[in-house]
Amino acid sequence: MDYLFTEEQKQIRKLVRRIAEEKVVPVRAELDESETFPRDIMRACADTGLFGVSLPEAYGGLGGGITESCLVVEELSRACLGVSVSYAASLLGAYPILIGGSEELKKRYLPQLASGKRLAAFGLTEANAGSDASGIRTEARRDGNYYVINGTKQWITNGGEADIYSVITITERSKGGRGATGFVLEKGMEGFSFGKKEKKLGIRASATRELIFQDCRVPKENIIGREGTGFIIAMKALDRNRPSVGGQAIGVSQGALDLAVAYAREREQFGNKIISFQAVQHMLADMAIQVEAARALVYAVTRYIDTNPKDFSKLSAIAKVFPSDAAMKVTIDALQIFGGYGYMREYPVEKMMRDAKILQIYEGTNQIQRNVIALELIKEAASKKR
Ligand code: COS
Repeated sequence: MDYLFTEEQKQIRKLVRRIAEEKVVPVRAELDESETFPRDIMRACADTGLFGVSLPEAYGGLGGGITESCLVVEELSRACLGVSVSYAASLLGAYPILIGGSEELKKRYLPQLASGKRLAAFGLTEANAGSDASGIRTEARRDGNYYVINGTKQWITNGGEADIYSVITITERSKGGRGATGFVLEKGMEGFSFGKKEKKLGIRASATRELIFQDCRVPKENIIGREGTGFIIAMKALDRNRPSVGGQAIGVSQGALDLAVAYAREREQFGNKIISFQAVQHMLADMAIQVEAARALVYAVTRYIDTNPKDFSKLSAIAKVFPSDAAMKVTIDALQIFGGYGYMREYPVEKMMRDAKILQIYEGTNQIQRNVIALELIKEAASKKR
């Protein structure tokens, strides 16, 4: 099903599929094994304009919406989730600037990010502030024309590899989330360093590091929006990006399903190809149902968001939860169809299963997403009553 994509969107999908097949599939096992950041693949994405697909033309982008970036993410994820998240994390890092930045900040940073010459990252999470995002402790204190930042961000995707960081700090502790403020920081600023590269279960091609700020002085012009708006800007950035986690999920699910079908057509047991067994057919059918339902959901939601509605938190959460839960199930079942071979690292399905797990955790756990959805349901019901 082609989901009535425009010619331009189909061209994007075709281009990314080619990059994925030619540049990602041949190296994905090696990138995973050696935990190597996919710099060359990011360069190929940059050279073909893919970092700009969902950024406005006024800032050097191609003017598309999140439907376009989701297409990129889906196709890259079909080959390797570690690669696709490296791409997607740069967009997430751009969103706070796009959503809340001054015109000057947008002009300074977005064209560099749209060209892919420089990568971005988003710094919100801390050791003691994951789901409870308003509990962050990294502090920014005004000092003349500068803010002085102290604290540590944890598990930051693209940490150390990106050049531009949208970081959420606290400027007024007594106000909690209402005292949070975002800043753009650049790699190389004095007092800004990185922790060691984390060793992960999956998405091992991606880089995950701490961001460490020790009296890091940032010019006041690098503030994103105004003091006190950081939490809401972060929430809006996540709302915008969560369907892209859905896109990652449909990509990895489709990749696993394709491999499972191909394997089941080849593998013989009891004198027959295993695809002739109804038990296997039903597993494949259930996988296909999940993948297609997730895809229909994700692109319905991205199209809606691309019409610039006011509030889409609930839909965005739904477009993250369903596909990511589905991806976990689909990749586990794909491995099951491969049997003992699936458990071996020579075959790509065990990597897909390891990779898929993070989709239920990052950018807001699926439990937190269910809270968001339920709270919206309660609000909607209350407003209908009035
Ligand atoms: N868009 C706009 N505003 C939002 C918002 C959203 N999606 N979500 C919350 N807000 C606003 C609220 O309206 C509230 O505003 P007021 O102070 O004017 O009332 C303010 O932000 C605080 O909201 P709330 O009280 O709901 O905040 P909580 O501290 O209870 O946290 C959750 C809410 C749990 C939803 C939030 O902390 C969250 O999303 N956690 C997950 C974080 C995450 O995704 N981490 C991954 C990091 S990147 S890998």
